[in-house]
Amino acid sequence: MLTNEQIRQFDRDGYLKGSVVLSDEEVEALREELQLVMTGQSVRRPVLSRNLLEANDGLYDDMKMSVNERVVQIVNIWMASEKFYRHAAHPVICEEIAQLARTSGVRIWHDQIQYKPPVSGGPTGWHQDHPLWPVVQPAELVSAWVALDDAIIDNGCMWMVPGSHKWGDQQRHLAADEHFRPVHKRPELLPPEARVEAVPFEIKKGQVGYHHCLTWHGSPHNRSSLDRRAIAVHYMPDGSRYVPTGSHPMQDYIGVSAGEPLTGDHFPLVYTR
Ligand SMILES: O=C(O)CCC(=O)C(=O)O
Repeated sequence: MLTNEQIRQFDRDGYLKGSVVLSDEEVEALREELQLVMTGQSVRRPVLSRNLLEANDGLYDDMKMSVNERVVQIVNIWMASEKFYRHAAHPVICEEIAQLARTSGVRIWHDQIQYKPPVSGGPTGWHQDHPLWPVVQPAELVSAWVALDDAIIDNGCMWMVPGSHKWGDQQRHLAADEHFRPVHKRPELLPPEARVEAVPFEIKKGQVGYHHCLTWHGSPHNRSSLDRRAIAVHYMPDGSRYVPTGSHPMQDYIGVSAGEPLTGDHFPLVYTR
């Protein structure tokens, strides 16, 4: 359960470090499951498993990358693994998401592994989540990002731009400079008080970090000798609606009509108050 002060902090910054929610044993069990799914040894399959750097979503147009770089992205590992489903339904995380999203019901929109392997781990470009998910409205989703290794500056932890969730949809103007600092290509479109300055969001193994779906975030290369594994679950308030627009890997799993609340077996309700 978050304090009022923590909720105020999230509202101000657009992100928040939570507590350690997984024991070392629980982290180890998820790492083993990840290995099974990543190597195709699980009985059930996730929605997607790919090198994120090969995705054609415009996040990497400004970045120079070598051909060996990889970010292993797995979408909806919860569909392939009961342990990851139980993680997505974690009572502390789901209750805190309900607090941050001001909702009495929480559904899974989808989850996402991002694994940056040692040395060859690539960057995750600066972005806002919601502009990549216009099929879910309104933009009130909150994500819970749990580290399966200590995520530190050296191995490519996420960076956040404080307050950026209040600056609207700026997705198409975001880029990175050569030091992976965020750059806005049309700064005149930002509110006068906007400061485009990123801060590292280091998260300990088993700890949860929350971010709003409009917060600017990204993570640089992992050139260290350390793994950087993490599971993010992107949650939507129950009652969020389906708007058929754009393209998204989860679109094939949506069975409701345009304008209806997004429900169904692939978007389970994991918390009600
Ligand atoms: O794991 C990362 O570095 C990026 C994850 C991300 O973009 C997200 O959880 O929304």
